[in-house]
Amino acid sequence: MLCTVLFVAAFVHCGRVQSSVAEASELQVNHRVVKSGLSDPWDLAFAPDGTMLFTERCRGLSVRTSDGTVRRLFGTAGAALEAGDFFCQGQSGMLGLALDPAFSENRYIYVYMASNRGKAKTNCVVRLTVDKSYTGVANRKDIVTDIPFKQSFNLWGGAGAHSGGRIRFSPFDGYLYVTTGDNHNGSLPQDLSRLGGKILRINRDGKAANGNNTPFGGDPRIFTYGHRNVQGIAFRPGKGQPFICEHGPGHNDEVTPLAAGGNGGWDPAPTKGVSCASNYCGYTSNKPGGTPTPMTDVARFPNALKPSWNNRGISEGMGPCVFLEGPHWKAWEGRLAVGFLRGARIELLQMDAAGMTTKTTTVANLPSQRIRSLVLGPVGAIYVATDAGEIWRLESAGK
Ligand SMILES: [Ca+2]
Repeated sequence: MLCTVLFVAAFVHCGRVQSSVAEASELQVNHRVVKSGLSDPWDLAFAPDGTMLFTERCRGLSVRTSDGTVRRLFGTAGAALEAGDFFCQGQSGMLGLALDPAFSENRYIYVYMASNRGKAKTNCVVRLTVDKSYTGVANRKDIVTDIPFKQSFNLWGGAGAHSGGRIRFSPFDGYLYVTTGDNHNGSLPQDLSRLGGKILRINRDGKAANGNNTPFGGDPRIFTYGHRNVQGIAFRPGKGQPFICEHGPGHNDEVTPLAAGGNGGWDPAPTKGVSCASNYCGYTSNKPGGTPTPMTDVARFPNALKPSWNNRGISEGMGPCVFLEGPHWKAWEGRLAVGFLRGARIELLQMDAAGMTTKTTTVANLPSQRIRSLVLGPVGAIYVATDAGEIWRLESAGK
């Protein structure tokens, strides 16, 4: 029976690899550098009037107005509103950025950032308002203050690792989705009392959304759990189902459609008889004599959320993702664009009606840079932030 279960697990795991074949043709794009010389730009957002806002991990939030002027709005010294509790460390700092669906009326901006305001360092979701001329922000309200932060070095890396950090409003249900990370802490992803290794779903005040279906006794802000370090989330056009893009541990990255209350199947805690450095089996095995801990452990969690795609047995540092929307994308409309850090490329995933990936292709002729953020901007162009400090605009140039 054990062999059967393991065989099924292996088949499911490998089946996704075999079922998604690379296409011969690639998407041709016109590539333009909109901004360069930034310091670790992490995320982007566009206001309805076309104004671009962006975060830099160790500086904070800035705006680039339509005449090209850049102003620092929120963060370290020199910003219009300084945040004395903001800091950057390891992979953490000021990360995700989102604008309220009713931004034109309420002027709400949200950022995901590291804070040392409390006794322990945390990751927070902070809401601000920006004035109509984008000269300053005010009315700071920390709507989530208890997202775990890796406090100190362990045998898998330094403080501030695996913070997740993407925030996006669903255009379908209007709620804010927050992706968090496991902090190299084995017990976090399956612990329903803490917010690490989760997808949160909240309203604009930080309260739990309706219909999260959190398992009994869990924090009601939790929408799904059992995740590793999610830095991408996107909503499928037409259906609105959220898909996450999850940074893997060396043997896999995963794209997964979500359902309320679901378990992503990542559990890096040591099981009985297993010893892992710093009690984190994220890079080794959580089973005696077993293979590396799977991103979706269907042997232990048979009802785990089923991945749409995985990365052929390797990890290339999957980061952001966004669905292509608009007829100008032609044959590529509706595909999920996924960015890679170490892989330094953008891949497009074509899915069937159930959200399972059937084909992949690569965006052609881009500079080889680590892809940190992907958003749809004005007229449906893709805007990209890279770890080389650039923001790109990509438009379809082919059929
Ligand atoms: Ca998973």
